[in-house]
Amino acid sequence: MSANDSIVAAATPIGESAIAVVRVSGTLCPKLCKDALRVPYPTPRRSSLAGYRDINECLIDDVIFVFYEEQNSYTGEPSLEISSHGNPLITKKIIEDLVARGCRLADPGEYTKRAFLSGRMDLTQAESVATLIKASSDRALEVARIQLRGDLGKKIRDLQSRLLDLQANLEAYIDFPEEDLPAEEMKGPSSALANLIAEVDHLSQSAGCAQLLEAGIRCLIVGSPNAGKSSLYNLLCGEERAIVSEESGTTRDYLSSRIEIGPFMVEMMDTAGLCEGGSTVERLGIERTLQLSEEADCFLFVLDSALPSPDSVGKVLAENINAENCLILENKIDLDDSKGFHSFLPDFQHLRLSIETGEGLDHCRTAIELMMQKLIPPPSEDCIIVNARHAANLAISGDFLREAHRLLLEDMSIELSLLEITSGIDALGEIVGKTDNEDMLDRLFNSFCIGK
Ligand SMILES: Nc1nc2c(ncn2[C@@H]2O[C@H](COP(=O)(O)OP(=O)(O)OP(=O)(O)O)[C@@H](O)[C@H]2O)c(=O)[nH]1
Ligand SMILES: [Mg+2]
Repeated sequence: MSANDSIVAAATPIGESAIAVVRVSGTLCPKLCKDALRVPYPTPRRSSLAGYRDINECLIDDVIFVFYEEQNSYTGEPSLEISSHGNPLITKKIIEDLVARGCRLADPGEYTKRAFLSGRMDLTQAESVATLIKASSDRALEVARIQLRGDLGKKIRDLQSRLLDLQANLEAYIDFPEEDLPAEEMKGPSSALANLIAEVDHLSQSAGCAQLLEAGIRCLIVGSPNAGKSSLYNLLCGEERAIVSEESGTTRDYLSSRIEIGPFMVEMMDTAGLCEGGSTVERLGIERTLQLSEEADCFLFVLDSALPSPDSVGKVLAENINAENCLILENKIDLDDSKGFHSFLPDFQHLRLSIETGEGLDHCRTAIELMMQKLIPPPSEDCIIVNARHAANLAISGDFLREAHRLLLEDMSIELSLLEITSGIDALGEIVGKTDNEDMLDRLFNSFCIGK
């Protein structure tokens, strides 16, 4: 495979559709315009109508095509996008013809890989293209868009340049004999380094958010039997999925649905009510609820406000819920003997509602969204969301920088400290991408779809 060969792939899913787009990137593009489309001098980035003729001069379809010069294309190479009628047979014929004319079928993510290799984008931006395509919620789209804009790359380069400045400062002291080195003089550089370490650590803290954005926030509805958990589940899902009945212990197996709540994708789960005793099947249901609570990201704790307050929440649940990730929903306030449960988990936010009459529901929805907002805050300059690969490199960089800091403060060894800082800078470099790490690049781009 040569880096200069021309590649071809369908850029739209194969199937009947209004239009289908075939994409070509590489040096053959100008010649393809001339030979297959009979337009020897296409106006770049302007759509034109032409007949696509195969290598045997047979008309395949009337198409709209756009030619991009290398300086203004996605890949940084001459490129061509051919939009035909959306018949998979036409797409197949066009691709086969382009292969006959010297193109090669593209590998997954190869267009974006070329964009990265030609310096059109850094690695964080290339990754965000895949994240953007896979995003399943408004917040996931927003995060991917910001990353595509290059905010993370910018932050990483800023950290690298400040570390280089720090190295330059330290080098001024390198010729001092150790015993003559004034400890006072090291205070400035060492506190600058400590600040940089804190920034590197802070940046990696958002890695959990990326996972939540991809998998969805797991929200567990728990509470006493018959409190209205399944009623709430149905309401939030917008359909009558779970059986609701006045009989206590109705739900045993858990149910789960992927739903949107505000800008978030949520895996909402309805579970068996928690109680002492009960039948064998009920006990098995409760065990399952407790297992799920270990994995859940947040909780809606539903209580029947017309019944006495529960005495405790049980050990397992108590370990997994806290005031940040759990809302107490006091349901059935329409009933005459409804009362407040102020002393039950008093530090948690309590909301009073009636699923039956709808009272308090708007408030409840807002509180649920706010709780999720805390799990995945909106991306900002202060909170750039990083993925697991970025976090791993940030951790490596942080370790080198911590060692550099120790060497500087404890051993007063500037030379060794400088070496550790260089390793820290290199680890940051891996985030925005080095072009010589073929293995890593292959792994990363193989997760893309073909044609991207
Ligand atoms: N009065 C009143 N009844 C409600 C309210 N919400 C739910 N119910 C009723 O309470 C009963 C139990 O509701 P479910 O949603 O099945 O309760 P659950 O918590 O899922 O019950 P289990 O699965 O048995 O643990 C049903 O008869 C519901 O119609 C409410 O706000 N007010
Ligand atoms: Mg139920």
